[in-house]
Amino acid sequence: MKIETRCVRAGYEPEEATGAVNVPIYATSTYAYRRFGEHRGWEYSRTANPTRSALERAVAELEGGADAVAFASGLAAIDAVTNLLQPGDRIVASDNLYGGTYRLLETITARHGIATTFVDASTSDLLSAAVTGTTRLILLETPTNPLMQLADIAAAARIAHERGILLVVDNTFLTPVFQRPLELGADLVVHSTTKYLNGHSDSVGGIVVAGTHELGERLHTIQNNVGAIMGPFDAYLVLRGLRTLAVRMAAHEANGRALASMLAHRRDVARVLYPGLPGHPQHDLASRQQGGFGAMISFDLGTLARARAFCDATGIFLLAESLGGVESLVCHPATMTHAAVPPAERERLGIGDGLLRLSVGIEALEDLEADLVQALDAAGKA
Ligand code: P1T
Repeated sequence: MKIETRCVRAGYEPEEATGAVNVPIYATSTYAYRRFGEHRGWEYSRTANPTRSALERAVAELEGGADAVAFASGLAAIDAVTNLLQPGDRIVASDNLYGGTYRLLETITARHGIATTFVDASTSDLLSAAVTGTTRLILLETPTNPLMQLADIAAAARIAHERGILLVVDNTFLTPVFQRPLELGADLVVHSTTKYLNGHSDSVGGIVVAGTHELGERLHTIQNNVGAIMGPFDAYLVLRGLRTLAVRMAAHEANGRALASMLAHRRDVARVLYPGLPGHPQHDLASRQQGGFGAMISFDLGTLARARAFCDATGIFLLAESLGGVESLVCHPATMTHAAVPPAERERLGIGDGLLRLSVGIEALEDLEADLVQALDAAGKA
């Protein structure tokens, strides 16, 4: 079945009793036993809840995984993945990651005795060289947030599996509609469901999809022990969001492509980072590895004053953290999503004071384009 069909149908069959075509919100913390020693398959909602389980089945199916585990946030999902490791193990991660993921690895994960080596994962040789005898896991964002660099997932999978270690891919920016890392050899996929999977900016959540039942079981056990579960109301919202994921991604992408090309033609925009542009250094890899280019665009206005003037001038593009909702957002990574990355490291990576990131929504293209043009004109006067 095509992805459009699977998005609508994944994870749920009409319920036996009523035929309800939607998954009920099981607002229950616990479940009555039939009799002593005999439960009905459900014991306590930290362990499992039918609404959450339906979402887990749906996302596992869309990503081509064996199992999935839904968490209270994307960071809780990534933290659970790090709990697969032992003190003394090491992680190799993309050197450009969502700032919160960087902060998690550098603070909590490091404090648990698991150090991370950050590497430019857009070059497979550098990635391979960073893996040492104690590395147990490679964590990639592709494309990265906010610099839109790609990693070759199949090459990274070969590097990981030659050494018997895990490859984890954060697929938040593209979703299974445009990229399915498990099919390219990854072991685990993580998502902030807060973004495109839910799609309406009205819930915070995360999910890990496991390529094998064994990894899935280990993650369910970690979740049951730690407790960072997604609640049933949020699970319902994400399930509802999934139904329109394919059409939303197509609409996001059509707008994203058009706006990236418009920005690339402006003399006042220094660089436009969007893998769909033929000038992107990894455009070929993006065309090969991805089914679409998505709707995240970063571009540089050169100075903080221009970036500020742009953000103050936009009307439809709201200045806010997050991404992947139907509404268009603009973000200034240096002071917002990536403020936790030390200034020298931001400088080295190219997350300068003039860099802006757009999450292009599904509004009418003409309105979005007019909004950007008038904001660029305002920035030009700053
Ligand atoms: O916010 P949370 O649901 O915990 O997800 C964290 C996360 C994980 N991975 C990626 C690629 C992300 O972009 C995020 C969160 N990102 C933002 C809030 C942002 O504005 O970039």
